Amino acid sequence: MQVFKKIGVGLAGLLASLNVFADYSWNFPEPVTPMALDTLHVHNKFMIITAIIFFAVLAIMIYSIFAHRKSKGYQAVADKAPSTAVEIFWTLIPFAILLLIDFVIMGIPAYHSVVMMEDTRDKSTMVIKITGSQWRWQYEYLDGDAKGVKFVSNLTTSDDQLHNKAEKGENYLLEVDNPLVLPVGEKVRILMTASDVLHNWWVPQFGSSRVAVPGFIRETWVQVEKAGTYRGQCKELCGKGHGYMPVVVNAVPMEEYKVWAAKKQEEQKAANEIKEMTKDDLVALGKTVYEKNCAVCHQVSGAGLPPAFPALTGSKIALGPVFGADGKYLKDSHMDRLLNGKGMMPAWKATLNDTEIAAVITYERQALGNAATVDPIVQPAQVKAARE
Ligand code: HEC
Ligand SMILES: [Cu+2]
Repeated sequence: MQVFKKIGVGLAGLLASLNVFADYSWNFPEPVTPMALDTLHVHNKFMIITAIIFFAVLAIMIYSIFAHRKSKGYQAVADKAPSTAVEIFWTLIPFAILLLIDFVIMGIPAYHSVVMMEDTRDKSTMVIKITGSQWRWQYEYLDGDAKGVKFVSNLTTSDDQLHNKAEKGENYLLEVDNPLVLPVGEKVRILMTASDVLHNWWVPQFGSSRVAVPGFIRETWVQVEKAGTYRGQCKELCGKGHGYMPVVVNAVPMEEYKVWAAKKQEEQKAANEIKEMTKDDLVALGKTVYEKNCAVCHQVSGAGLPPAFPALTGSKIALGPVFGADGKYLKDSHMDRLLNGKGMMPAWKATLNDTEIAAVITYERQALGNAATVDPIVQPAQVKAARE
């Protein structure tokens, strides 16, 4: 009885939870690349084949059980085949059938899909580099109209939404400040790598997913056939912020892409210009840079999450001297940590520009409860010099 009660409670629980599936869709999301379409076809074909085999075997089984039941006078036969020849025969036939299905009927389309995924040489018209790092994606256009454009794509879902203090938005955890922009119809070769741990750039509607491995460049490609905004996620468990590094891709017509590329190149040129800045400007810019890039680990307040992530408020390194008497930055100084990282602290020299690094250092020295007196501010020109 106890057991039945438990099963009953379990079933009731299951039924009660069904409304969770209210807008659950059972099929794949609409494929928008040739690769996604091809893999979807493979999936459908295989589903049909396995369903046919399943029902055929089940039907024969049910028939045999029913037709040869005891009440009709059937007797169990000795567990011996009529002859060795028959035994070999009825083993080989199913074996041959499965061989045919696996290697030919299923094998050929599967082989086609896999080759297609790996084939990055054929006719790609542009190359982009995607770098995964804890916990954001960085995109770099290596050629074509947007050559040289490089930016970081950060989650924009607010902290209040994460902590249930605000209504969750429509694209909760699937929204970023700078989406990747791709022209519709172009075959784009993707070089993928990571700066710290394994990540995986995954957009379900593209049908491509590839693990980004630190120290290795791996390849994949996409060719988006339909304009639109596509969303995905990092698909490799990559630490505390794994759920906070979504992928957003805007696929736009070529003309629109060209306009975007030109604008982005201009913006980037302006942002990379080295100019003398006031303390207030540095602190204001530093605050945005900090909250976007650093607060996940060091927290918005600068209190950190010791012992894993040190506090910056009152930190010897955050407050200590940055430059030596010769004007060069000191080892283990604030500049050293920012440019080169250490352990779990990422290196930022490839991600942030001179102005952003100068601003975030100044922000940490003059805000978050700190007020450094030696080297109170750092100028973009000093960061530029420090890189050399
Ligand atoms: C992935 C988590 C992570 C992110 C993101 C991160 N840090 Fe760190 N940071 C660390 C860790 C861990 C250390 C301690 C490194 C060590 O000494 O081993 C550290 C150390 C530091 C230190 C030295 C503090 C001390 O007392 O040791 C500074 C300064 C610093 N980070 C600034 C930044 C800035 C600025 C950013 C954003 C641009 C940033 N960090 C982003 C993890 C992070
Ligand atoms: Cu990741």
